[in-house]
Amino acid sequence: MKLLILNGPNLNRLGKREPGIYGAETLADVESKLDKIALAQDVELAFYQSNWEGALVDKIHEAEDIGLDGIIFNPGAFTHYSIALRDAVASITVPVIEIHISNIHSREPFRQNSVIAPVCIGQISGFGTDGYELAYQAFLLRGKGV
Ligand code: CA2
Repeated sequence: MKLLILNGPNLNRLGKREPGIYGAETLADVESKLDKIALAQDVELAFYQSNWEGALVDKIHEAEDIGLDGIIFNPGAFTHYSIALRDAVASITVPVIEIHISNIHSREPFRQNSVIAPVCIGQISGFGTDGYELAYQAFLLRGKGV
């Protein structure tokens, strides 16, 4: 199984500010934790973070072209308004799980809606950086036909 862990704007700043909302781990910490888990399970992970909407669109298209099995996607603030990212997810057959570190549904009204979630297979929100691992486990369970 090959999965892409895709992160949007400002997630490269994780662990550097606002630990009360987003925790103390850096994105590199999150990625190396996932890599260790995947190594033991014959799962190949690729990681990509960008602050640019178009770069994220290109990466989503590429996932389809190279035949990945799934994308774990934290679109950051693009979650709430990027129709381009929604259309990119809708344009591929690769399943996408949207994840958020914070519980977007209990935050400011402008964060409570995701324009991308309706074209994803599911959303995980509010479990801190563990959300990435929960999404990973969800893909493993799907792979087993659960
Ligand atoms: O909860 C999440 O994972 C978010 O996707 C994080 C985004 C936010 O815009 C979404 O509404 C919810 C923010 C990305 C990280 O922003 C930082 C801000 C300060 C310090 C570190 C990261």
